[in-house]
Amino acid sequence: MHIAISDLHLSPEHPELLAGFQRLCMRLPTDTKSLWILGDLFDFWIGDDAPNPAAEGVIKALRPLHARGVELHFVPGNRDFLVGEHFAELAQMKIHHDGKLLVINGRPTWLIHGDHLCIDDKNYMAFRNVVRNRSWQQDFLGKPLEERLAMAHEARKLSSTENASKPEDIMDINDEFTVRQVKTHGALDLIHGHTHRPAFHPLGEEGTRYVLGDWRDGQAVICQWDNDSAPVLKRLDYTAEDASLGTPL
Ligand code: LP5
Ligand code: MN
Repeated sequence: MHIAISDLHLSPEHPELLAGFQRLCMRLPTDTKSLWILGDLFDFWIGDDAPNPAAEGVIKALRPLHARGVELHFVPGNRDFLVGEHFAELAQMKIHHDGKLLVINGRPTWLIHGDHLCIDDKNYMAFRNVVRNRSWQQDFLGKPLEERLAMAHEARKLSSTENASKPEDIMDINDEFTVRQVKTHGALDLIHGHTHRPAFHPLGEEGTRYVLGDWRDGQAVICQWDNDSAPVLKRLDYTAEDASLGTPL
């Protein structure tokens, strides 16, 4: 059994989210083969050298899974694209900067965060081009922590202000571009997060686009599959003490 989650947005202000993540990790069944974290695990990440209480909690929660042979995979999101190999090693996660193509139930399936598909959002695309540039990142990571923190807070503030007045549709994926991208990557189906609009949609002629949900108010939407069974989106109550992995959407 395999699980994909995304958009927890872990932050010191919301310890309940980390508790929910730890609860999920503890309840993953013995036949769990892999856990895919498809971005925005953290509310923001300004470098592996920055103190981050949630990071400690993630490392602790993942350790027993790794110890029992669960593969741990991370695809960076627009909030935590600066997660580096040092943290990945501590968390025993493999980073997939460009997502990952898996064969699920015989169907090539692309797993990504999804932010790069929102091409109608010109402001975001311009921002993304800057911050995803390697030399910009090296320069940013070379700044004092306080400066990086101030820039991240400023960016968060600007983003929230802009999002409040942006037309909803431009903050979603662009359908035509997504179909082209999925085809270019040799996939039929797509599993992604980012938009916080959990649902499954038809994709191209014969594909399906599975959208994971963010973790908020005790609810998340995760994705579960086996090698020989199709992905299923499940609504998870991450505050519940039972061992359920949620109910199908
Ligand atoms: O993140 P969210 O959900 O609010 O909205 C995203 C897009 N915004 C972003 C920006 C991030 O929230 C910023 C925090 C990331 C911290 C990472 C490390 C530190 C980097 C420091 C950068 C200087 O991803 C938003 C989309 C939305 O998803 C839906 O897809 O619409 O995009 C925008 O809002 C575009 C804005 O124009 C970008 C705003 C950030 C501008 C920063 C300018 C520099 C500020 C620092 C100067 C001292
Ligand atoms: Mn995102």
